[in-house]
Amino acid sequence: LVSGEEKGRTVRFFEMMDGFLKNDPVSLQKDILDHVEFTVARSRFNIDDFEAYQGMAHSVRDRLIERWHDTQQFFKKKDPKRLYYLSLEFLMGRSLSNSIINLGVKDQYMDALNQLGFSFEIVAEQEGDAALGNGGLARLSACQMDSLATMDFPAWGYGLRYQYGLFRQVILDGFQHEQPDYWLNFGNPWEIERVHVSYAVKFYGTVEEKHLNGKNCIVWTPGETVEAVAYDNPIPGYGTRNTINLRLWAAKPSGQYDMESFGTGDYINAVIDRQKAETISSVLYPDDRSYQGKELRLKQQYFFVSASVQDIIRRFKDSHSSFDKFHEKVALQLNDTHPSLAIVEVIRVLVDEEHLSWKEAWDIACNIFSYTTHTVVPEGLEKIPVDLLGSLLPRHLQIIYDINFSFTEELKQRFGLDYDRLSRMSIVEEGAVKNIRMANLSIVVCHNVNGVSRAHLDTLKSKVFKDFYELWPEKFHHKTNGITQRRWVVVSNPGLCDLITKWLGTDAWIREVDLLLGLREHVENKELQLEWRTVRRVNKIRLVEFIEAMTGMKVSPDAMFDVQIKRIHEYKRQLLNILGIIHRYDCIKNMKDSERKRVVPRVCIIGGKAAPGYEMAKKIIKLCHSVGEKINTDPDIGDLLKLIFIPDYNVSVAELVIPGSDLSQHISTAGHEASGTGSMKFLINGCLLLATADGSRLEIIEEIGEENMFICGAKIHEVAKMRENGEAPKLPLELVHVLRMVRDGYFGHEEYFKPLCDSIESAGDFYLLGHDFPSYLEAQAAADKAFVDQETWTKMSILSTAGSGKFSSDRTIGDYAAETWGIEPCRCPF
Ligand code: B1H
Ligand code: IMP
Repeated sequence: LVSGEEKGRTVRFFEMMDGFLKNDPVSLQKDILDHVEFTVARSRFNIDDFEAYQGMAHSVRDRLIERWHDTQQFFKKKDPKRLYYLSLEFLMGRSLSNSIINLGVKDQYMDALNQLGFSFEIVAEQEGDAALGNGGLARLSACQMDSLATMDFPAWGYGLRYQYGLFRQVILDGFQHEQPDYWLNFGNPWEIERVHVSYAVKFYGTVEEKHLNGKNCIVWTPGETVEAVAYDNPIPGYGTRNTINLRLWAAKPSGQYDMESFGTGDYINAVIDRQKAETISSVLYPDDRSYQGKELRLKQQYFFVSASVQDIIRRFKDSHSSFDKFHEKVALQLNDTHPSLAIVEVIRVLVDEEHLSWKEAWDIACNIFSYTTHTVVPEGLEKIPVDLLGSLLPRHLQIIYDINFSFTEELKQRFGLDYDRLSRMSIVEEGAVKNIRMANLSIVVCHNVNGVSRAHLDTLKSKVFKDFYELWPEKFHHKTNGITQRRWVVVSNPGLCDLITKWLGTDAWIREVDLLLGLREHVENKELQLEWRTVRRVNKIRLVEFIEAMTGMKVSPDAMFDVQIKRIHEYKRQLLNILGIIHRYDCIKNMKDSERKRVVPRVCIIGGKAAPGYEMAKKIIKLCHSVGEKINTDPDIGDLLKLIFIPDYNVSVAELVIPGSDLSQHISTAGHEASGTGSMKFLINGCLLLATADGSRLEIIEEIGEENMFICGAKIHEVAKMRENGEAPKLPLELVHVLRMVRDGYFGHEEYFKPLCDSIESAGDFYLLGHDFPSYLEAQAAADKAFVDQETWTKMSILSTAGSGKFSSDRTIGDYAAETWGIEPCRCPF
């Protein structure tokens, strides 16, 4: 608690700071023009849309920096326990709209731009996406940063500043091609380069035990040293002055004098060689879910972890003279095992450099680390070959062996010489290639292991981490994922945002999302229903225009927009969707005119990227295009059915597509989606879900009610049972017929598509498309029926939004703060 006098001083100080930058439209205009003239260095008398964007972004940046300073200074003064969120991926998307909304200056900026003769929408379109991540896991980190800032938590994110984000998807003749995403080409106004915040990160070399100053010490002499330079990205909270930091590290050649390579006299090649250091932070790995044991990937992991740990310890030491309170001031969150070397690095620094005892370092590590897993199958867990780790990080391998030795001793005490169990649980996997199991390491050290939905926790307990659950049941929990309503409604669906605020009589739901429940009271109100439909119609028209711009196709906004946008994976079953579309097409073709009149017109939209080396996923993309080509040009079909593939799906595309969708599909084979967060974005926007009961959807069903969704497919336990029994269910006739059309070349390329058909008909149908096909078609028929009655549909839509509150990342973060991290809000005074 601060004394009255001290509090007074703080308030006066911040009042002064708040007046530093003025936010009225006239000041903003001057600011934008100043930045165009002096920062962008273009004449203020000749500005195009992109320059207007740059000028505006720099002016917003100034305001972010001001609040960032105030927040960091306040945190420093209060010295609360801080959370550090370590993730190799952050999928931030665009920043402009989000920033001005969270700063509370959107209207002023819109006025300022209008007076300068620009449209805010067009200016905002100039910004590219920051796509430093693959999919759900990466967007989750971004949503959680927004919640941490908004809820005033003293938190920082740490990650890697990739020069190439997730590849751009280009479709040529229906096939996916990958293009590099050099997102920094036109500059990045949202980051602050900190040339003076840098750390040396060591690789390779040798480890020796030495006797120094009367003590035995371990000395690691590196073979290579790379410099990590900090780039800070301010993350503004909504309705608060708090602006937290996302610190991303870039690799630069080390400034250290390098006698050896420069000693040879080959100056030019020595310089070129040093420049190679930068490759560490050059490119994001584009495989979501598969681990490859590549050296560069391991270097990336250690590079960002080492810099972050050094930064965290340096900051702690700035205001503490011993490590006694470290665990009371620091919590480190591991977003999956990708940053799990941080555990080893903390122990190494504390023992080798800070000279704490092993026991002290161990206790600290066990107290500060928590781990969230996103994996559902043991094969998905990350492993690092021992040879690779030993050569790149020799000291870390020693520490891991030490941890494993104590751990296996503990196991023997507890379970006796149960060798099967020991070999399953050991951090070191024996075999032809010896591996380090990063999940086992994380579970052994972390005080808390979280799943990302309730169903996911069940899977962890009963399968993936069964042995560990038996040993330490108290460690295992779940925090169901959530999404931020700021980005996914306020920024991307302003029409719906205003409508919700009008009917709730307050905009407080933007910070307290449970207030959305209040919409239930009005669900029968005809006026609300009409306004709801109108807003959704406007969003659909925006989507129609986007589709035309992207694909040249004109679609009718009267049709039902049926959308599946996400990474392409066999388990997510875009193939089931496409086969369902072929079935629908075939049915329509065989209908009499009188029957056709009753068909609900559909626009089916699919979008998503396939990992570059994932052949089956790439075939699914091609199939989608081939089927689309056939259907969309068939004069028999007309507006009754269209199939559109939206290329280069990313966060900005999602912001546009989601508000304009009527129905969205989330149809993973039950038991394969750890959580799923896409469904939550559709839900809060009033789009109905057609879904399997998997991951977080089980909880969505509880909140919304089965009657407001279209559920299909085998349940998780049924899938498990079918697999156990090795049942290969007989394929339904409709599916056999549809597959025959593909095999017979109805859509061309029959050889290329053969493996897709085989995966269902002759390779055991692992993802159970055959089993789920009939119930999938029934759910689709139920959706058609509901859509005909627009009043019923609208009510279901309103109830979807009303019941979506649980799936806000504010709830997730609140739970983590209270149950896992033990942190408290620390609100910077206005
Ligand atoms: C999820 C990943 C993932 N699970 C490895 N696992 C990666 C694994 O680059 N890699 O090596 C990248 C990503 N991502 C997803 O996480 C789950 O599949 C979703 O179900 C879940 O909603 C999401 C967030 O928890
Ligand atoms: P760090 O956490 O010590 O790295 O501090 C983060 C940033 O906050 C620093 O780079 C400073 O810019 C800012 N900061 C922290 N404390 C103060 C302060 O007392 N005065 C001014 N800036 C500060």
